[in-house]
Amino acid sequence: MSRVVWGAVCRPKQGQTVSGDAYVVQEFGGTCLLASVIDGLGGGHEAARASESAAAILRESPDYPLPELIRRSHQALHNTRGAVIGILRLDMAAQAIDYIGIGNIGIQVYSNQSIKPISKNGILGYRLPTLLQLRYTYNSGDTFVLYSDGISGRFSIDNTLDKTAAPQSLADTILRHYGKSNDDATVVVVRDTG
Ligand SMILES: [Mn+2]
Repeated sequence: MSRVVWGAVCRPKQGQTVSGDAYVVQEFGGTCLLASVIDGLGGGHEAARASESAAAILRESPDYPLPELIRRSHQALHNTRGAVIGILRLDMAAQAIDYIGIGNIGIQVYSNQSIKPISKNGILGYRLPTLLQLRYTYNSGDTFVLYSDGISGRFSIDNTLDKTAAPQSLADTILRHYGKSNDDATVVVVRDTG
């Protein structure tokens, strides 16, 4: 499993000590990895309670089908502010990813293949859309970036960004240049070095 490398950064908005964003990166089953970014609505402790509830469900059962993880999170968040979520699963044996996104979590993939997963509108805890699980095959060395809306999506058209940098370095650079001070901001970078 040493073939997968990842990095993550999560910082609260200016003036807050608690981030309402949360993330999960968890290897499982020998050849799989689950990565997720979750943005609790609003900010501070109440937002963190919502995002952490969903994160706990993912950490507990990373091997569950993605729609099942979404449904369980949706139920668990009924009495919270709600959250938006993106869940990426890498299957390194098949060199394939699956993705489900609810609400505005972004995903950017650096690959020679055209891999452009999308999220559907909705809010965990309040309103689930018809679930859309997208599957793609990828190449060794491809890099996957999940990010909350506290990061400007303009990083995806930044040609000066070194997409081959170590994942933690890439995550830090994206946050430093594209993080919005008025929102919690999270970046998760995963690469299969296969
Ligand atoms: Mn946000």
